[in-house]
Amino acid sequence: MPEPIAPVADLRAALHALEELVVGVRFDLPGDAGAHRTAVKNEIIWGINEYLEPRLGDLESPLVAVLIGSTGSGKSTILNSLAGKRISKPGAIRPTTTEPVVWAHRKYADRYEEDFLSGYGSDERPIEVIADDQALLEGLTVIDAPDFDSVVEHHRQIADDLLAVGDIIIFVTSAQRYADAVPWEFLEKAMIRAVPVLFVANRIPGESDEILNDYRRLLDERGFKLGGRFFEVAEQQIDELTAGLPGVAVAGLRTRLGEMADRAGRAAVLDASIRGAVGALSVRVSALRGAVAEEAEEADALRLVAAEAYERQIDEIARSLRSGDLIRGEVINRWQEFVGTGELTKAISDGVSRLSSWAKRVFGGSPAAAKVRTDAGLELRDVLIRRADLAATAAASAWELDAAGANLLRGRALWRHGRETEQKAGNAVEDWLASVSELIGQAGASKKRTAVVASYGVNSVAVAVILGVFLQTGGLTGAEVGVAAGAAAAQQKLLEHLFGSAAARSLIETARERIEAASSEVLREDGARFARLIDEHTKALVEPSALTSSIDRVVELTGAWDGP
Ligand SMILES: Nc1nc2c(ncn2[C@@H]2O[C@H](COP(=O)(O)OP(=O)(O)OP(=O)(O)O)[C@@H](O)[C@H]2O)c(=O)[nH]1
Ligand SMILES: [Mg+2]
Repeated sequence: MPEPIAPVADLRAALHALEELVVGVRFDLPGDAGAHRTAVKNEIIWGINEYLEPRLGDLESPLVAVLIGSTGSGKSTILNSLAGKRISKPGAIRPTTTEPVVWAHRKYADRYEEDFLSGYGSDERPIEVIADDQALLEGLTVIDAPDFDSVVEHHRQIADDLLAVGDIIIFVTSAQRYADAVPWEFLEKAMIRAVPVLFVANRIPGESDEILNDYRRLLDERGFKLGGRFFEVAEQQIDELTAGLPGVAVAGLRTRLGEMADRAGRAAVLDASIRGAVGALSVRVSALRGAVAEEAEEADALRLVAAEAYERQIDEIARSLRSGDLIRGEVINRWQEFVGTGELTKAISDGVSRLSSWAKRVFGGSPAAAKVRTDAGLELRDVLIRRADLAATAAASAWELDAAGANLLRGRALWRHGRETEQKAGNAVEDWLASVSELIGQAGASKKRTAVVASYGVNSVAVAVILGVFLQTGGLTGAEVGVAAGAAAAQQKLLEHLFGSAAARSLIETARERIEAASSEVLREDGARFARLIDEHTKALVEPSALTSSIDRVVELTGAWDGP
C-alpha cells in the first residue's frame, strides 16, 4: 500500500516533538565539554524555532537571502548596490556591521521587527529593519550580516545563526581574501545546511582572470555548483550618495535573485532550503545524541570509580574480620582482664566443674562483661567510620582527576564520611550486638544448656561470641598470634563448654557474616552520596534512542512531503 502523502502539519508536529525533547536535554555534569554540548543543543532549537517552524508555517512569505562574508569583503556595499540606496552603512573601520540589517518590503517589515530572530530580541543584539517598497522585495528579504572573521567573537555566532535562517546565502569575498581559511570553514557549514549559495567575487581588479579562475576552481573542488551562481564585481568607484556601486555592477546578481524569488523560482529554492535545513538538523541531532551518550558514559565512569573505592574498603573489612585484626588494643586487653586468662588456664586443667564455676563467676552479673560489649561496639563503629573516610577520600581523589568530577566536589563535603554515617554505623553495630544476643538465645541445643546460658546472662555470653568474631585468627595457632591468642583461647573454651565445639564455631561464623553484611551496607550507603550527586546532574539527559526516533520521524515526513 502506498504511503499517504504527509501533510506539512504532521511534519511540523514532528518538529515540535523533537524540539520539546531537545529543550528538555540539559548537560548538567559540569565538565569541560558542557558549553560545546549546550551549543549543539541550542543550534537545533534555533534551527527549528527560527527557520523550519516559521517557514513551514508560512510558505508564502518572502525568501530570505543573507549576505555573509569576511569583514571588509563588501557585503554592506553590495546590499546598497542592490538597493540603489544607502541601506547599510559600509565603512573603513573593521568590522563595520555589528548587527543584522534587514532590508524588507514595507508590508512585511513588521514581522522582522517582531518574531524574526527572536533570539536577538534583547537590547544586546538588536536588529535593524529598513522598510522599502521595491518590487524585488515582494518575494525577497535581504539581510546584511556582520562578518564571520573579525576579532569580534560573537559576530561569528550571528553569522552562524543567520546561515540557519536563510533560504539563500549570498557569499561575498574580495579578490584579496578568497583563499583564506575561515571562509572555507563557513562554506563547509553551508554545505551541510545544503542551502543555495550565490557567490559574489567582489573588488576584482581588471585583467584578473587568474584570480577568478582560481577561486572558481577552489569552489568547484569543494563541490559547489557554480552554474548561474557565480558573480564577479569589478573594482570600481563607490557612489558617495548610495554608498554602493552603480546598479549595473550587480545587475546579474539582482536578476538572479529576482528569478529565485518569483512565483516560478521560489518553490525550488524553498524546497532545497527546507530539506537542507532538515538535513543539517539531522546532523546536529546525531551530534547531540553523541554528546548525551558521552555525558552518560562520563557519569557512569565517575559512579564506578566511587563505588570501587567503597568496595575496596568493604573487602578490607571482610579481610580484617577473617584475619582477626579488625579490632585491637584496649578491648582485647580488657577482655583478658575480664576473663583472667591465668585463672582460666587453671580451670581448664582442673576439669569441667571447675570451668563451670569459673564461667559463673566471670559472667554472673559482672559489670565487666557489659563494659567489654560497649567498648567493642564503640570500637567497631569507629572502624566503620574510619573505613568510610578512607573510601570517601579515595573516591574524591579519583574524581578530582576528572574535570566534571572536580567541579562536583567543589564546595561539597565529600572528602570524608557523610553526616549521617556516624549515626547509621552506630545503629548498625547496636543492631548487630542485639542480634548476637538473640542468636545465643536460640542456640542452646538442649534445655539444660539453654538454662546454663540463661544463668550466665545472654548478653554476657554474647560477649564471648563477639570477641570470637574479632579474635578469629585465620587458622594461626596461639603461639603465633601472641597476645590475642590467650583471649581467643579463653572465649573459645568458654563457648565450646556452653554449646559444644561445632555449634560454637557456627555461632561465630553466623555472627561474623552478619557484621560483614551490616558493615558493607553502612559503607555502601555512605558511598551512595557520590552516586546521588551524579544522578542529580544527569536527570535531564534523554535516552539517545528517543532522539534517534524523533529525528527519524522528521526525516521520514520530510521525505514524504511533496514540497512547497
Ligand atoms: N572602491 C571600492 N571600495 C569598495 C568596494 N567594495 C567595498 N568597498 C569599500 O570597502 C570597505 C568595506 O566595505 P563594506 O561594504 O563595509 O564591507 P563589509 O563586508 O560590509 O564589512 P563588515 O561590515 O565589517 O563585515 C568600505 O570602505 C567600502 O566602501 C568596491 O568595489 N570599490
Ligand atoms: Mg558590513
